[in-house]
Amino acid sequence: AAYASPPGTKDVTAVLFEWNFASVAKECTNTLGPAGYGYVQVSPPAEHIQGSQWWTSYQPVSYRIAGRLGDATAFRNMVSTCHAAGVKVVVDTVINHMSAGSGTGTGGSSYTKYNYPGLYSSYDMDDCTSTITDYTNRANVQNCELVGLADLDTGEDYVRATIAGYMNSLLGYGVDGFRIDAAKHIPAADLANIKSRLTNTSVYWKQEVIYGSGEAVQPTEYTGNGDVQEFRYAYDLKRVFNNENLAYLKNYGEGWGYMNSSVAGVFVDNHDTERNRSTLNYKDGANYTLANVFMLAYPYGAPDINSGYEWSDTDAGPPNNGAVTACWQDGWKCQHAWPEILRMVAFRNATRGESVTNWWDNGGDAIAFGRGAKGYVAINHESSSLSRTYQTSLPAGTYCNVQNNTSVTVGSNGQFTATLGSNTALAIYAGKAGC
Ligand code: LM2
Ligand code: CA
Repeated sequence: AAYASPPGTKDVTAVLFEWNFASVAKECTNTLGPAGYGYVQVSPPAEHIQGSQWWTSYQPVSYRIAGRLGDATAFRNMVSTCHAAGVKVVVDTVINHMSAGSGTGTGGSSYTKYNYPGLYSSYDMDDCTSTITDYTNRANVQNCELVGLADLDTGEDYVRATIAGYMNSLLGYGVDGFRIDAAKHIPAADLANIKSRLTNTSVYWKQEVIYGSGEAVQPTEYTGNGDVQEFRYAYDLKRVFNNENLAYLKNYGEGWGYMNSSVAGVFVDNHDTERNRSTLNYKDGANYTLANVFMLAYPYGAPDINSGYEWSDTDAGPPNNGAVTACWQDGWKCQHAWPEILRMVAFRNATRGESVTNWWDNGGDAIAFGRGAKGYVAINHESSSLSRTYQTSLPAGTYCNVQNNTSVTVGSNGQFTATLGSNTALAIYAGKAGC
């Protein structure tokens, strides 16, 4: 197939936003591997403009691995440590643009906007030097400057070869996939050309193309290259959890007009949307936790779990410059390790390939569904507790409800009875008998 859903049997990615590479390595060994995460995604590793804000890493000034998160040695160690833990590595790559401003980068390289000595000169930039303003105009979106950042002319052979050279150097470090930052601003055909130059042309490829109604550039243009992030999934989950009823989720996914599951990357939030409030975020309490539980239980797309840090100032860079001593300290939120979320990763792996069965809802804010004979989940988002008997397709036996470490007994008729408190969930799956 032309698409590239994450290779392997584990499709959940932990996005460790602005974690330094040494901290990512430890987390692969201690948490991500044992929990069953298939992938970890790291923030942009290339040398970037200096500054305390997190977004400095979205303004590259060279392709040396010399950002705030660590050098090439730390990066290489991280990749090999994660691989040893059974976790593949996705890199957030910023290839649409270079920096604004002028100065010295985090690795010592001098630059001015449009000139990055030894890498690019003004000749390699797109001709439009005004800021993107009109999303109904394809040329404006793809050839002009995203928030004023120097836009690379990805139609040019030298630029394509140089970007491919950067990605090939990352492949040389052993990485397994790329998140293509700002993909909407790069023509799909240019990305196809760049990908064709890679030493592994079937590498996992996840493009950030934010859906916008009526826009000139649409996410489906990119599905021939690889996966595309389905932003509508995250926007609609916020609305359903905050204002509507979970019963609406019965046909979530293609039934809502989204991209085909086999090419969709999904998430409850990412580093941009948690800050601009277009989605839920860690401040939303049970709505956020349960949305992540639903995403992991429901077979649509490949899920990313966003894991960041507390903020009140949306520009603030990471605690300790990206060093994580321990989860839930110094502001690190570690959503990937919240027990209700973490334990659903194993649920997802155990139920892989099974479609939704035995759907139930109360017409309101409580739902439950099975994954064939492999698993069953119930979510009570009502304001009061709910007691009832559920019909599953599970073999009779005792299972661990991994949401709260209590036992659930499924009878020979496939039924079990349970009481779920307000804003709690239940999840059981084959292979997890005891807690
Ligand atoms: C992305 N996807 O398409 C990233 O997910 C997003 O986080 C990036 O924006 C953006 N594209 C560019 O890679 C972030 C941040 C912006 C920040 C840029 C560049 O959200 O606020 O812009 O990185 O660092 C900053 C200033 C902005 C200024 C710009 C250029 O906030 O006011 O624009 O730098 O100096 C004049
Ligand atoms: Ca562009």
